[in-house]
Amino acid sequence: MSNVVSTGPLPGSRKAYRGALRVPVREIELTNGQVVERYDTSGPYTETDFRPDLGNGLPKRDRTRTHPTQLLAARAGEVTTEMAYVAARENLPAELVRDEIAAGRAVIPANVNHPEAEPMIIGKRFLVKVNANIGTSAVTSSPAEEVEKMVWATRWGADTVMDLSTGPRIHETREWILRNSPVPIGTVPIYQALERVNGDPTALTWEIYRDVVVEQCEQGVDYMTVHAGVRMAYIPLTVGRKTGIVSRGGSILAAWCLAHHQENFLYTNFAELCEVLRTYDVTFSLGDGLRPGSVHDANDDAQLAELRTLGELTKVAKDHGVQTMIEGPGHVPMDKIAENVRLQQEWCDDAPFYTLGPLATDVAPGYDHITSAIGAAMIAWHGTAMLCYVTPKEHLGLPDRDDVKAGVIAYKIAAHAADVAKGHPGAQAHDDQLSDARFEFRWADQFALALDPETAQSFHDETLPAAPAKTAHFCSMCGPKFCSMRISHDLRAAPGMAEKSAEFRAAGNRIYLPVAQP
Ligand code: IRN
Ligand code: FE2
Repeated sequence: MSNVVSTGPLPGSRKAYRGALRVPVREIELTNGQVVERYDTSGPYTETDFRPDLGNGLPKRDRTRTHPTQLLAARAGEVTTEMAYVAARENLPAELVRDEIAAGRAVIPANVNHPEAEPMIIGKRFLVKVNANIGTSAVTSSPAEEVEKMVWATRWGADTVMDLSTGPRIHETREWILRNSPVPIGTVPIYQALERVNGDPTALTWEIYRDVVVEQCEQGVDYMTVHAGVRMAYIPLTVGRKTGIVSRGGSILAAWCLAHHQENFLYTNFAELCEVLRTYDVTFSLGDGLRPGSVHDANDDAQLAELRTLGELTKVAKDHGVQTMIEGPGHVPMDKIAENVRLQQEWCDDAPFYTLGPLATDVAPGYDHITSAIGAAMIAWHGTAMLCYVTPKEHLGLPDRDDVKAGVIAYKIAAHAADVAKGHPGAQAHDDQLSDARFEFRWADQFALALDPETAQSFHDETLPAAPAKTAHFCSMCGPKFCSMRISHDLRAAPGMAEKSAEFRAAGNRIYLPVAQP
């Protein structure tokens, strides 16, 4: 394969590492001398002189452990290296990390066999995380392209990546991604199990599935989607739906249950599956195989029956010491979003919620990164811990590199908007820095602080490419005479302005005085 992936710092930024644990940060040096820091998921790829060696993979960190899983260590009162690392990364106390993990409210997906990854935490007390799905299908893409998509997704801020490869070369693609990934990698093992039986779901067996899981655990997969909540009795509940079963994994297991008239083998063998995952400290992502695929089907009996079962399985997993998060919908209108989080938290013992969007409306194919970022921002604000991105190609085709970036940026917006609304320490500082740069016409700083500096700068360049325009007190939207920010500066500078302002504030800050008091 070619060794070409995207490298080098983002515009206006440089990579740095903090403390003995070498926690990665992105430093942005502003033109006013201020240096600000950002949470950084891009791994060594954004170092100035990093030369990737894709054949050998990234440097490996020490993964010695005293307990099988982070959950068991936390319960024993231990702050592991990974806990200390994520605490430093999020500027929060290590004891908070330990307590949240011990209670099952947060997870650190870190397979002992994935020493290339930088530890990260998923839980509602922490920054809202974003997952990017990549992967080959039978008809398009190669392992090399998927490694580049992984590097590209993390460059723009993806916190985890899921390899949803189907088709040939599944093992090889995953190996390349794992060895080169600075972030945790998730998979859906039922996809590879289906390849083993040549695409015939009725030919699946528990033994085939278990072998695939062990293979992926050995390789270093950090978390796995397991559709164990698709119980046979719930399948008839989907009959009255507009869009039936839209989950790939859900439909495979439903087909198996109906063909054999037997309970889902993931449900009946769940305890044994827990034992396997615990051995490697792989985290469960309990799949939403019956999620709604249209706003019409949102919060229906099938979806909620499955969610109750996921709650029951969460307890089993935790009894085995296995870290667990819960997957959620899908397509949900805005008025039904809060209820999704409330029920999930109540029924699943506050396990971290990880949702796919949800799309707040079904009417915009081609723009589903937007329809879903609306739902994602709302659901994250209500307490969802991780958001699975949706790209503009959703419902239409396999995303390419540009779609991956559009999806990640849309979801970074949703996640950050939720962090601000939740009052996560330090979140609003980013907005304040950008607003200061904007108000002070520090254009270069505005670009560097943007979630997507390249697009911000290129839009400005379209009309005002010359260097002096990068300090000018206006842009081409309003021109020099109509710039409200410039006028505001003039107002502030007007004689007597400070005194007038103080007088106004002392009088109660009211412009329109009430006509009569009720
Ligand atoms: C996330 C929340 N709900 C579903 N997801 C993601 O959808 C999951 O993490 C995985 O990436 C993908 C699984 O899709 P199916 O097999 O359920 O369609
Ligand atoms: Fe959909």
